[in-house]
Amino acid sequence: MVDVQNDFLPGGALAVPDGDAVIAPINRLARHAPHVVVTQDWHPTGHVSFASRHPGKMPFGKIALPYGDQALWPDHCVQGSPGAELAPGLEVSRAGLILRKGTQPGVDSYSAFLEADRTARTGLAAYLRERGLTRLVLTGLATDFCILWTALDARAEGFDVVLVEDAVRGIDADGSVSRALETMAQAGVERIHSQAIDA
Ligand code: VGL
Ligand code: ZN
Repeated sequence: MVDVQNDFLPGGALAVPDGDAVIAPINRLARHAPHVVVTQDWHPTGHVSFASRHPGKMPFGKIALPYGDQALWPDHCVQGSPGAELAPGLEVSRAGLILRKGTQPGVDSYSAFLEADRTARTGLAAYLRERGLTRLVLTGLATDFCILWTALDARAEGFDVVLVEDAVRGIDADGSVSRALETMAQAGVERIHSQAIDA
């Protein structure tokens, strides 16, 4: 369950269109999952990905950082804020791990495996391997950012990855969702409908 947090739901600081539609299929899938991992975007105040940190810059623009281009966002998922909380309807009671990412002031992390500097590791790959888990069923927000990067890094780590198409939604800036789906398909990410699991 990737980043199903208030700020990414309708009315939130970085609302994903129709974002709350993922909650029902996710909850149904979670009942069948042998193990549940939840991620939470968890930024300090003044995080480098916030446009407000960069004078003259607007949300949805970008800046160059030492590790590459960084997209700029409205302030979102600030540690301890209501917007950073998991969606109230999300059924997380079976989760074995709640992984917080994007916690370094100067480094973003869309991926649940590897931060945007492509060097700092979250520990998730080792966690999954130590538990003998080989196949990830990806759900949550947003298809074109945190889902995309998490899926690609999972493939690079050798995991099988299944994207549940009705349990994800995207931000979709300039066609980024269709590009993300294409990129994931090329990386060997399988795509299914939740009914295929939740039969
Ligand atoms: C996300 C933009 C900024 C996401 C997180 O969860 O997809 N997108 N931070
Ligand atoms: Zn973020």
